[in-house]
This record gives sequence, C-alpha cells and structure tokens, in this order.
Amino acid sequence: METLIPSPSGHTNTKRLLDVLSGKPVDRAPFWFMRQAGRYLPEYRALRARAGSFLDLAYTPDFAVEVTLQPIRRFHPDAAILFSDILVVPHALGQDLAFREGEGPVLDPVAGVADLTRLSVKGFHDHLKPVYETVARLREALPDDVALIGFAGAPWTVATYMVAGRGTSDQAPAKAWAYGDSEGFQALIDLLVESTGDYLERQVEAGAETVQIFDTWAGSLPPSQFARWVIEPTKAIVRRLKQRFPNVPVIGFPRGAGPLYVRYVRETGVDAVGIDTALPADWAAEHLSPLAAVQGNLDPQLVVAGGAAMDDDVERIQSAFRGCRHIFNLGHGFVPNTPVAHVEALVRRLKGGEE
Ligand code: 1CP
Repeated sequence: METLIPSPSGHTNTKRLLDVLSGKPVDRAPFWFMRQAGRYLPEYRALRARAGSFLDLAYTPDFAVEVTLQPIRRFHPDAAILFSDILVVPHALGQDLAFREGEGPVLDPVAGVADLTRLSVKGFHDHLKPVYETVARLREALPDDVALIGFAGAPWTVATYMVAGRGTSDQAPAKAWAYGDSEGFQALIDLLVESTGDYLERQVEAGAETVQIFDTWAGSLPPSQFARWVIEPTKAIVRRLKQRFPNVPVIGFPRGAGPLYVRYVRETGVDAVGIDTALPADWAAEHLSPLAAVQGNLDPQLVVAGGAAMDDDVERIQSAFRGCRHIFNLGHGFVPNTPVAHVEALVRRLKGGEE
C-alpha cells in the first residue's frame, strides 16, 4: 500500500532535523507535529474505519506505514514519526489493553507489587515485531530529506496508565503507589526502563534515526519526586541508548516540567527537549538552548483557531529561537477538530515560500 513520495526537486539529501540535532547549520528550522497522523485527517479516519480498531491499525504494518505517510504526502514536514502508541509496551509485557471509542485506553490495572507477577518480558519482542517491521518499511519509503523518529513513553507516564488502567486527569493511582510504597513502585519503573530501552534499541536497529521519549505527565509530580520518577528512569534509558548508538540523538518531552526542564536536560543527557505550550519560548531560548536543541511549542488550539492568532504566535516562537537550535513543533499533539486548511497555512509559513 505504501508508495514512495518524491522529494521536491532541488533538495539535497540532508535531513534538517538530524542536522539541527547534531549541531549543523540549517537553511530554516525543521518542523514536524506531534499527532501529525490522526483523526483530523479524513484519510486517517477512513483507514481507521477499515482497520476496525486502533490497535489493528497500529499492529498491521500495511496500515501503520500508510498512516505514518499520510501527513508526509500532504505537508512534507522534516520528519515522520512512527505511528504506534506508548501503551504497546505494557501490552507486550502481558497487560490487557483495548482502545474504546470515545473513552481512550483501557488496561487491566496493575495495582501493586503482587500484580507485577502478571507482567513478563517473555515474548516481548515477538509481540512488537509488527512495529519493527513498520519502522523498517518506513525507512525505505520515506523521501531522502525526511527523518524517521521512533518513540516510546517514559516509564513514569506509561506507569500512570498501567496503574490506573486508563487515562486520569490527576495520576492519583500511580502517585498513591509511588508515595506509599516507593520500593514496590520502583520495581515497576525498573521493568519499564529495561523493556523501554530494549524497545527503542530495536527501533533504531530497524531504521529509526532519532527517538523521542514522551513523558506527558512529568509535570504532575512535585519537585521532590521529579528526580526519582522522571529524571532517573529517562537518564538510564538515554545512557543505554548512547552506549550502543552514540550518534543517535534522543529527544525528551517532559511535558509540564516548568523550571525543572533545566535539570531534566542537564541530568538526563538528552540531545533535544520538547517544550509544552505553557513554557515561555524566550525563557526556553535563554535557559535551555545553551544545553540542547529545543522543540516546540505552538498551542495546538491556536491551529484550531488559525488566522492572525496563530500567525502571531508562530512569529513569536520563531523570533524567540532565532540563532538557536530550534525544531518547530506544537506544545502537545493536534486535536481531532483541527482544520486541515489551518495546518496547510501553518506549513506554508514555516517553509517561508520554499518549494
Ligand atoms: O481513536 C483513535 O484513532 C486513537 C487516537 C490515538 C492516536 C492517533 C491514540 C489513542 N494514540 C494515537 C497515536 C499516537 N499516540 C502517536 C502517533 C504518532 C503521532 O502522530 O504523533 C503517539 C506518539 C502517541 C503517544 C501517546 N499515546 C501519548 C504521549 C503523547 C501525548 O499525546 O501526550 C499518550 C499519553 C498516549 C496515550 C493515549 N493513546 C490514545 C489516547 C486517546 C491516549 C490518551 C489517553 C488519556 O490520557 O486520556
């Protein structure tokens, strides 16, 4: 089903995203968008209906490759991100998972140490084989100026779903365990560090050129708990990836970390950091840009609104990062009611008239 997408003529085969990540000069900031594949695209909704369920979409390489390529054909961003989900890791560890329409993910909760015996790394990579195949096929299919990003959830964020058995607004179940029985919770985090490190290594072997670690709920922890559950597990994964693949850049996204972003970048060893919508771009340019490339951070709701409100913030973000290593992105993923025409207008602006 996948088709090769020709690169626009006149482009060299260098990838802007990888250039920025390795500190090379670029003609403009590279861009891609979190959730660039998804329900705001009519062709995604059509394929999703054909696949039946979200998991069938994610675990069938024909479908996952096609969905990943949909936004590349439309917008030709500087990167493609593997189409999958952070929750395939607990699924591959043996935790039941389903995605219910309008409800999001539902898992069989892992509520305490006794439940850890239900999880096992046996069969982990067999379960994830379709993901590795998707990565390998994407690497073949992508234009030579589009970088391929692999990803996984960070242990803390994945644990919040495993423990609650669903998405929560306050992450209370995982916090209750972490605060009340930190040693037991540490065993879950250690299992996730190991399995997530393995999973990302396999993605790189299959062809991912960089990986992003999504820590969506990093900002929900108090500063006293941030190092143990966010920094340490991420640092362990980065260290491991760097031992095997010293030249593969790692992007961290500790959403909501506020001033703790500085510590996160210094201590985890990530090459780039994704900033959320609430972090002032000029603050990030001052405090984070000297330490790493910075990715972000247009409010996805501004793309829903479009027009001057969106354009003004694009301009504000671009000028804050002028002269810095910057990857333009959203502060969080596209929402389903984003008008495609607004994304087109945004892309035209980011390309500044090229092509
Ligand atoms: O119905 C549908 O079609 C499912 C919607 C959907 C999509 C498009 C889900 C369910 N996952 C995805 C894909 C996805 N998830 C990608 C693909 C690559 C991309 O284009 O960006 C990625 C990177 C993710 C990562 C992910 N899944 C995160 C971290 C990033 C973030 O958005 O904060 C999280 C928290 C999840 C869990 C998840 N998966 C899906 C939903 C609805 C949720 C959130 C549940 C909740 O907290 O309520």
